[in-house]
Amino acid sequence: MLFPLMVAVGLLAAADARAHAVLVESSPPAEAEVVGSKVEFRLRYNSRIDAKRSRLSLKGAGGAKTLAPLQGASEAELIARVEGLGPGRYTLFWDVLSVDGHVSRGQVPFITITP
Ligand SMILES: [Cu+2]
Repeated sequence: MLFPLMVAVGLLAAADARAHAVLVESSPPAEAEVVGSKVEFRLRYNSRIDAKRSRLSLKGAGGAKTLAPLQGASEAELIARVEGLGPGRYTLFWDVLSVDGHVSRGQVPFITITP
């Protein structure tokens, strides 16, 4: 369970969901338990996004930090890594710019546990 398979985290049914970036899969999935102190995030959207103008931040008991997202395997995917997380609850907040010029936001809560 170190690297759980991507799991769909939900699709908005609204008509404009096609226009804005909607998160379709994340790794870790929402509410996942991650073993260890390193996490590699992979967020896949339903449309192309501008990685350079998108932001990720991670909040936990120890505070918040900003992560620099990179484009993943496609222009619809963002990746980022973080190391040195203590065990506990965290929330990854994402704020992405879709190629249509609209920003959308969401969050992925997860838990890290010691090996
Ligand atoms: Cu839009």
